[in-house]
Amino acid sequence: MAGKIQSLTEEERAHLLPLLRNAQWVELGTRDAIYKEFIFKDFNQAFGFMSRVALQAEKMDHHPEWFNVYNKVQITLSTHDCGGVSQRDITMATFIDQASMM
Ligand code: H2B
Repeated sequence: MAGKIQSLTEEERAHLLPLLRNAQWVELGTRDAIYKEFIFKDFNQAFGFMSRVALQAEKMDHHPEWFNVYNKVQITLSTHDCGGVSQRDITMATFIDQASMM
């Protein structure tokens, strides 16, 4: 098993979180996690997106918390291992943004 995942350092947070904010990811007020809402044309587009993310989540063994109603998908990312935001969440957020534009 790989070593314990570490939360982002203060320096990494200061660098990465503004970049994520530019891409409409926000920090949750209630716990150390990042959140974004996606709106698609219809359920078919939303579910296609979720399928792409699901396959990647299995590959990375890193799974989103998400909620879908029709064309809306709300996603929260955090890392259980460190109880907060890690590099894995950043990598997943970047993949998710790309998957939403396909
Ligand atoms: N998903 C997320 N978002 N964070 C994790 O820390 C995580 C995960 N850990 N998926 C994985 C699975 C872990 O629970 C298993 C046992 O590897």
